[in-house]
This record gives sequence, structure tokens and C-alpha cells, in this order.
Amino acid sequence: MKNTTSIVVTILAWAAPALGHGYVYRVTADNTVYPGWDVALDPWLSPPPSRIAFGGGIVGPIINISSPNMACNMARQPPAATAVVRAGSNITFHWSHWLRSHKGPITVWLAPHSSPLSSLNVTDLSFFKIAQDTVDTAGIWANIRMMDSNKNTFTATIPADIKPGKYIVRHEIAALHFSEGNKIPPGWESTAVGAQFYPHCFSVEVVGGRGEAVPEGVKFPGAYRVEDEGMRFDVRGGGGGRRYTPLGPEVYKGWATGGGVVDLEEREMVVVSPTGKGAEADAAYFEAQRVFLEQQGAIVSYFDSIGG
Ligand SMILES: [Cu+2]
Repeated sequence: MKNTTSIVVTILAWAAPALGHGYVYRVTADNTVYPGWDVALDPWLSPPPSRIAFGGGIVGPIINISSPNMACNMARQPPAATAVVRAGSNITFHWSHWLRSHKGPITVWLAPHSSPLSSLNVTDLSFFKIAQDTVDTAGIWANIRMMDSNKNTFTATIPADIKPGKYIVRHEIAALHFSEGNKIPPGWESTAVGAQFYPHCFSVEVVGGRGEAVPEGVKFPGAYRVEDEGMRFDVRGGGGGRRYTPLGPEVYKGWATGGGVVDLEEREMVVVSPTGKGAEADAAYFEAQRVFLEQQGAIVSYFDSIGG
């Protein structure tokens, strides 16, 4: 017990507030495994690593829905790489440990763009929703399902009918544990700030499709409003029988509703080097990542154990 506490305290001392929160450390896009932005390892790599993720290393919640950070979090470093995905293929986000108290919906969005990534302003983009999970009839929330049934991953399908080209993928977990004013547990009043948002963004190029669809999108900030019903829900008390109303527009269905689902040829799994420095460096990177995820898991377990 004491041992665990001292490990937790040591880590908290330097990595503190962010690390209780989860982050996407890996993305499997159309059977190619890309490194995400590893908050523990990537800020220290020299030269800076080439990632499909917007980097910056911040994993704390966005609590102000008018903030420009609602688009792609506080990530200030644009991606240097782009995942190439076939229209109709899957993209899977691999999360580190997530706090069980932080229950809420998960969404995935796409926004087309034609600017160089280095000068792209993500708040100008129009995002359409391609995947969503909220709460099931048993009261299990999306991010709990992600942990307990899907090995900390969430998967979306790139609509088969969208116009080929460059897109930003926006993947968001929202946490509603402090969203219902009268349910704040004693001692947590000062942190009761409402719904929290944890967006992550990635660069992809959609290829191979026969589609021309350019679905209507929404901007972040702007897509959510304070008065939206989905901003509030009593995730501790099960909502008192109320059904959850998702935030933002409906999921874009594309051909899914009118047929036209594509049959993609199987693709062999490819792992993109996280270091670009050969097998030995990659093995060391993956080992460091494994150790760190374990430590982050210890922090999360600690918070879980005190109910936070
Ligand atoms: Cu939190």
C-alpha cells in the first residue's frame, strides 16, 4: 500500500494534473499502426517525432466550450505525417487508462481541408460526425464500455461515400461527472465545472473512394452550446430515467442507409516506426511506453480508489 502511494506521489510530483487523464497513444488506421502523441515520451524526442497526431502533450479537460481548444485540445504542434486510409476502412484509437468516474459519450468527426498542416487553423474547419457511442439501456457509458469490452479502444468507419482528400479526424471523449450541479460529491465543489471535453486530432488522407459526398459540418468551438441538453446528465444517479441527448448533429450515415457499403481488400498489418531510428530504438520506445502506461494506470487506479 505504502509502496504504491509513494510511486504515485513521485509521478504526480512532475507529471501531475494531466496524467490522471487518458490520451491516445496509438492509432490503427486501415490496418496500419501509427504512434499517437505520447505525452510522456514524444515531447523529449530529438528531432521532434513525425506524428499523424496534433502534438503538444496536454491531456487535461477543456471545460470552456467557447474555447478554441474545443477543436483539437491544446495541441500546438501540427502533425508532420498523415495516415492514408481507404474510404470505408476503419480507424481505431488506442487510449491509455481512463478514470472510471469520468463517464460520458465518445464521438469521432471528420473535416475536409486543403491547407498545409503547418498553417491549418482547426477552428475554421467544418466537422461532421462519423461515430458516436453514449449510454446503453443498462446505463453503461461509452468510455466504460471502451475499457471493459474493447481493450481501451474506440473504432469508427470512414464513410465509404465521402470525397477523397485530406481530412482532420477529431476524436472526443466527454466526461459528465461534474455536469449535474446537485450531484457534486462533498469536497469536490470547487472543481465542479460542468461537462469536460477531451478532444484529440489527427491527419488522414482518404483515398480510393468512389464517393463525392461533402457532408455538412459544424465548427469547434460553436458545435455545442451551454444550454444543450447533452451538456448535463447525472451519470452517477443514472439520469433519473432521463434519456441522454447527444451533443452536436446526428452521425453522418452516408451509404450505410442506402446500401453501397464497400468491400475492401484485406490489408496486411503494418507498424509505423515511432522513432525512425531502427528496430532497436523502436523496441526501446515501446518498452518505455509500456512502463509509462503502467505508471499512468497506477495513478488512475489511485484516483479510482478515492472515487475521483
Ligand atoms: Cu478529470
